[in-house]
Amino acid sequence: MLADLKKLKDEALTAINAAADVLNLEELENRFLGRKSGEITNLMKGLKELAVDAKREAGAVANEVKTAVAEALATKRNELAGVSQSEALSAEKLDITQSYLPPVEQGHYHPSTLVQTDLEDLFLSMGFVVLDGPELESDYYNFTAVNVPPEHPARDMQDTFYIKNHSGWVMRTHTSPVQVRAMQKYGAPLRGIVPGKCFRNEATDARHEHTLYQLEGIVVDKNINFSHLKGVLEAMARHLYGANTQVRLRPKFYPFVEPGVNGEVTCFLCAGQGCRVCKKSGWLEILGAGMIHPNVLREGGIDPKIYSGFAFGCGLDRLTMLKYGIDEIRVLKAGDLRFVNQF
Ligand code: FA5
Repeated sequence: MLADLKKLKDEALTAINAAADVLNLEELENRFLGRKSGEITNLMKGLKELAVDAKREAGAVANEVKTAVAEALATKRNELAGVSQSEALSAEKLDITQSYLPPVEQGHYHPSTLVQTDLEDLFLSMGFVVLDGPELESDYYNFTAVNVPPEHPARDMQDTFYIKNHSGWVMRTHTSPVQVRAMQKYGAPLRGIVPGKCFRNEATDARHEHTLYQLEGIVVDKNINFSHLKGVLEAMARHLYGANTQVRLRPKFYPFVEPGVNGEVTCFLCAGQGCRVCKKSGWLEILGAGMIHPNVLREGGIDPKIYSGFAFGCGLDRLTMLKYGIDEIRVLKAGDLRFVNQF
């Protein structure tokens, strides 16, 4: 058997070496190594007839022959394909240091989100909780509960999106409905802020959007007065814009507060000199605020003879514009990467 194996090996290597093309190689592979009737395979089937020692020796030689023929076939195949053996090996090489995932572009926060989370941190540090409320709101919470009953002319102050065929529902026009929701749920004392989206049916311009963000603040406790409100608003403005920032509060009517004010800060563009953005006034309106009306406290289940409170509602988009010197509100939601990638 050993002599037969050697003869077969020589015959196979000579034939493989002389092969003219890949088809020819395939025939040779079948002829010598074919699983059913390859010549080497057939010879190996005869191993089981041999005595144990002879079987061991012949088995080892048969394996060597089989491997040599298989390698000769692979080398010739590469040669016919015009690839040297070392090239073939390096083509098979795996670079295990290569990163598994393709590089991913790193995302980042939108400027409004940066301002919102910055303020959440500030108010959390002052003992406020962060509250949430529905954007599709009932007419009751959006208006009636905050002292704006049906037919009250103050409803016209905020152009409202009413829901077709669902009277009694609106897209909330401000975050103030969460004042009463929070009082009803948590009672007094209470300190909370409500960042969130609001909607108004209004013509847009450089400072007005139909979809806007507000940040509501509410504090209810015993002996709360107007100077607490002023102190919190100044702390917020100076945290955002620096220690020299001025806050101006002027009387303004809001049905849910008494007294009510609107709050302005020095214009970022002209530093108070007067320009196009602040309409030559030197000030930019950023919020409405005041002492919570007794009717609103009562609606929240809180006794106005024991507790008092203040509330404010800032335009978060306006705060963002002031912080980064953006003079056009509509770019905040336009989805233009040239703008958002600057932050
Ligand atoms: C209100 O929405 C009151 N709920 C605020 C309030 C809360 C008053 C608690 C008293 C007590 P006003 O409509 O003024 O108020 O809006 C508040 C702020 O939201 C404005 O100062 C402005 O900064 C911002 N804002 C209002 N309308 C728009 C708009 N269309 N686009 C962008 N920002 C707006």
